[in-house]
Amino acid sequence: MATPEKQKPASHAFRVSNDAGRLEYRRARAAQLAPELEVRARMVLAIAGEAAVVIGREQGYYLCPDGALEGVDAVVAQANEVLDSADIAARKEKANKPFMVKLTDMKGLTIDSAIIRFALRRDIVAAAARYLGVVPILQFANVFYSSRDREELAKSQLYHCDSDEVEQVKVFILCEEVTSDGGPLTFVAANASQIVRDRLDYRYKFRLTDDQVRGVLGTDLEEVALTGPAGTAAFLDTSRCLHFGSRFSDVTTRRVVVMIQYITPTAFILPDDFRSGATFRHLATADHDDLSRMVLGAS
Ligand SMILES: O=C(O)CCC(=O)C(=O)O
Repeated sequence: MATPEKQKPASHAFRVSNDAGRLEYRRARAAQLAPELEVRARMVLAIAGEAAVVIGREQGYYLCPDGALEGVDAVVAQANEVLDSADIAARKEKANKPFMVKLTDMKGLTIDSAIIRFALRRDIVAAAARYLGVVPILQFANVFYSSRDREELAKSQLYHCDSDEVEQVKVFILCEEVTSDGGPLTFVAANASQIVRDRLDYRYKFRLTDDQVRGVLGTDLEEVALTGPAGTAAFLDTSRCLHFGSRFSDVTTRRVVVMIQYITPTAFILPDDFRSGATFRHLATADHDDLSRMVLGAS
């Protein structure tokens, strides 16, 4: 039996539009959510100085070599436990992207899990908040297993900018060594990505070939690949920076990363009452401080 098509939310047309259309939506949402955004912006002033890293607006990313980011070892250890107990074949079978599968059910992550503790850490949240101008919501945290699926590149294996928010911060932590032929996340700085989007009248459902990106930037194209030993990490605005990953020429190679996503209450993927769409809201208790409650979407 054919599955009925999912009803798209009213924001969908803006979500997959071009930069101008998306900004128009964001302005309207920001006006609607003004009191909430104000509180979240005020909190940024209080915590900005504690940021683990400072993500430049022009770059839209920050790279942390192994050892630079304190506490990632606990995240890597949890990811390895998840990996040991995961049924990769079963997950691939059900996955929308068999070349990059989620290894755990996010709802099963507890407040004491190393991944969630890291994602709520003041200095990590501050890094994302300082860049975004508001304390964001933790919307996604998972372990991803990437491997070769088929020869033809598809979906996120091709250059794209994420449509779910106008700007966002994802933190990627390598859980095993990744080399240049091991499917690294590869990206272009935000200012160069903007040039490509403007020139190609980019819509946020497009996937671009390497030739299209090179065709615009020519010899100015600088691709950054997230390679290195376990513990290497990157903060990346995947909405403003063109990126791709999980391209493998070798069937025996795999890539294991933890990905943590922070978005703002204005994101296209959140409903009007953004709290009800916040993935980890159920983890918030009255014992959490204001910052953690905001990040969990409970404020
Ligand atoms: O690392 C990858 O394979 C792609 C990741 C990606 O496109 C994303 O997280 O937005």
